[in-house]
Amino acid sequence: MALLPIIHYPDARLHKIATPVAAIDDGIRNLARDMAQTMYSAPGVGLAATQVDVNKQVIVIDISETHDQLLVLVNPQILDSRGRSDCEEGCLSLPGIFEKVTRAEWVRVQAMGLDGKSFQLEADGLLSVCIQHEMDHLKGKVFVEYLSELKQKRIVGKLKKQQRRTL
Ligand code: K1U
Ligand code: ZN
Repeated sequence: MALLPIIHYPDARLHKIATPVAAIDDGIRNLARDMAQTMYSAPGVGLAATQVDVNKQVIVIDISETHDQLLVLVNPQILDSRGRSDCEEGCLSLPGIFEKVTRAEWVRVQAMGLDGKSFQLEADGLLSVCIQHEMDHLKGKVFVEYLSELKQKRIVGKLKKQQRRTL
């Protein structure tokens, strides 16, 4: 098992578009295991492969307090969505930044599991938000890019100040 370094915003690698996984093999199983360990240790409730500089469509999510409800979604696709809702979001690539984003309230998602089988999942609440947030990472989009240019500039300034303090 390994903890993977998480890329911090602004970094051009967060804008890469992830490629679909052709087949589940030991490489993908090990990646999902290391991503889960990295997410739990951060701590966070989700992580996309893009955030650990792997250009593959893999996300891990666990919104449980007990850390025993791990979801691994390979090649996720949104089949249907309903409603709109505002939710405060955070991101392990932007430590300390929390902002409200409007997203679909309910989603139906199709993905491949680590057993290589396709499955569908319906989600609302935090799980729905988290799935949409992580799928955006796979498309190279970071949640603050839904905000105004001015807000984005202020956030980048705050993050750069934070990074200087930790160097
Ligand atoms: O960086 C990421 O993509 C993970 C992100 C997922 C997320 C959280 C909230 C709304 C949308 C997406 C996080 O996990 S940020 C950290 C966080 O929210 C959290 C940390 C510890 C306990 C509970 C939540
Ligand atoms: Zn994120």
